[in-house]
Amino acid sequence: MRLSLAILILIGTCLQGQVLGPYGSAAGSPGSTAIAKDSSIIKSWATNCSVLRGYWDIDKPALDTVTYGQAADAIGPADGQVVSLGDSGLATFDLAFPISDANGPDFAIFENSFSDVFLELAFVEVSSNGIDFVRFPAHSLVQDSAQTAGFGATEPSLLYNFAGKYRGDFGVPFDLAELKDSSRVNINSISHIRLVDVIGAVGKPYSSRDAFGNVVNDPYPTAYASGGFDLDALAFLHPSSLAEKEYELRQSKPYPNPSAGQIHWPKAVALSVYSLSGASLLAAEGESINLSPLMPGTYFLKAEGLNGEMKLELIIKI
Ligand SMILES: [Ca+2]
Ligand SMILES: [Ca+2]
Repeated sequence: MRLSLAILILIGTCLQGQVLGPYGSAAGSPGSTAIAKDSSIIKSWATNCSVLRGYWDIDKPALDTVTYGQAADAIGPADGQVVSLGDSGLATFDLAFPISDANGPDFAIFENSFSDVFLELAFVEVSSNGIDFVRFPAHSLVQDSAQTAGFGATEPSLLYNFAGKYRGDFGVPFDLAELKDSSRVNINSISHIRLVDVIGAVGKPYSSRDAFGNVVNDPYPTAYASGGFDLDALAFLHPSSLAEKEYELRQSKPYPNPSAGQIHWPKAVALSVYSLSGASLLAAEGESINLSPLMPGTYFLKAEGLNGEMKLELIIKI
């Protein structure tokens, strides 16, 4: 009896074909890093997204690109409405204001998988200028000898830093601190977040590879209008006040400039005026400073904010 039970359990394990890995396990199980869409850790949601669609099947470009959903489906709270990326498709969030690294994970990505093991994956990248993107170091321990079929199963604990490793309504967290050593991105001023669909095909020239060079095996082919990663939402996990304040300061402009009297710089905490050679001439708290003690000429005006500073050329006319 015991032996039969053991055999049944073994058969069950083999049928499932999944060995547990070292990374976060399925949502709701011990050791999971999944973030529920109604968790209090979520502070806000993305407000815009643009999508560059990928193919139904990258091996058959004549089938054209996927069409399911629209970019607006990735905006706002996770709701199960998605935009499909297709093989190698891209989705880019141009953030309303930059985010910075804070304690623990900083944002989370939601896909719409209907189960813990039907996992369509995407790489996640961030940028401080919208041009140079740095990818979170992803790791896949999924075997790459047998292609995961279109609706095949993948064990989430074998995956790290892939969007889509948890079922719908549960986000995958990402921590900017993991990119602190990158010279191509400032983790305290992230302006863009981008997803790149994993092409799950194994043994192909266009196979996707993780940060260690492993081929990433995910369901392939998914040759239908909703193929590839299905993006539901992007959640921010920290209050954005400091980054928002710096952004507001950078977006504001001093006025009037040129000026001979008061000059105002909205959102500034303090203002100071320097000569072109760097000598400090005037300083004042707040958003305004009186320039009347200065002779006509060209100076520098520096504004300090709650989370940064800016410097501009200032012209004083008679
Ligand atoms: Ca962080
Ligand atoms: Ca959505």
